[in-house]
Amino acid sequence: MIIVHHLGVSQSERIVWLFEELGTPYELKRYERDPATGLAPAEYKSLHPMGIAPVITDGALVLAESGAIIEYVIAKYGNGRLAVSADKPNFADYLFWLHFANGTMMPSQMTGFIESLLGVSSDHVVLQALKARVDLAFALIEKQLGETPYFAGSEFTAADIIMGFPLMTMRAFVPRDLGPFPNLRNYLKRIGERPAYQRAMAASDPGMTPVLG
Ligand SMILES: N[C@@H](CCC(=O)N[C@@H](CS)C(=O)NCC(=O)O)C(=O)O
Repeated sequence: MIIVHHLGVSQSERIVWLFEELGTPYELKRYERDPATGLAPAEYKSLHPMGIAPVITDGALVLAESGAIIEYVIAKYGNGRLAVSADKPNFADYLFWLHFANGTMMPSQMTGFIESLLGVSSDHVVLQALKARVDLAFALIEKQLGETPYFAGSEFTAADIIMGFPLMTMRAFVPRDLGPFPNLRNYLKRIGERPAYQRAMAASDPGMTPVLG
């Protein structure tokens, strides 16, 4: 049985959601963050040399990193579901959003988050440019969701799952007014109605209200 090691209110919610969408059996193991530091507890840190969430174990395999876990699970247990194959016209869109989530969106949100955690602000041109990437990202997301109902086209895919964290839970840490983004608001309403998303969030972080609005 695959074990999804979920750290409270973290990117590992993606993997719980993935398993709920696929209907593949899994065991969920929850860990609370260290109340003093907000970081993963020692038990979580011992799972993988990086000590960050998500981590799954599948027999002897210990795998970290959201994108790697998502691709691994889909390839091994998905039977073609939630992915877009290379022969489809929207293959490149699927790849783009699958990688954009952690390659660009999360790092640019993290820049502002770290700045607020440290209580510093700077008009340094590089910092400002990094933070401006979030504005560009939201504009790009709004455009995409005005053209297609899901990130990779007409069907819900793993690109929607990996994009979910920066668009929803991450906004609890880095607030963002969604007023100017009606396509995104409409999309998040539909995501929030998905039974698999609701089951995943209820199991992952029962005390938390999903950040949909
Ligand atoms: N790119 C990594 C990021 C992992 C990451 O930063 N996880 C955070 C939670 S969202 C974490 O484990 N923080 C606790 C810690 O660093 O101890 C992934 O997607 O797997």
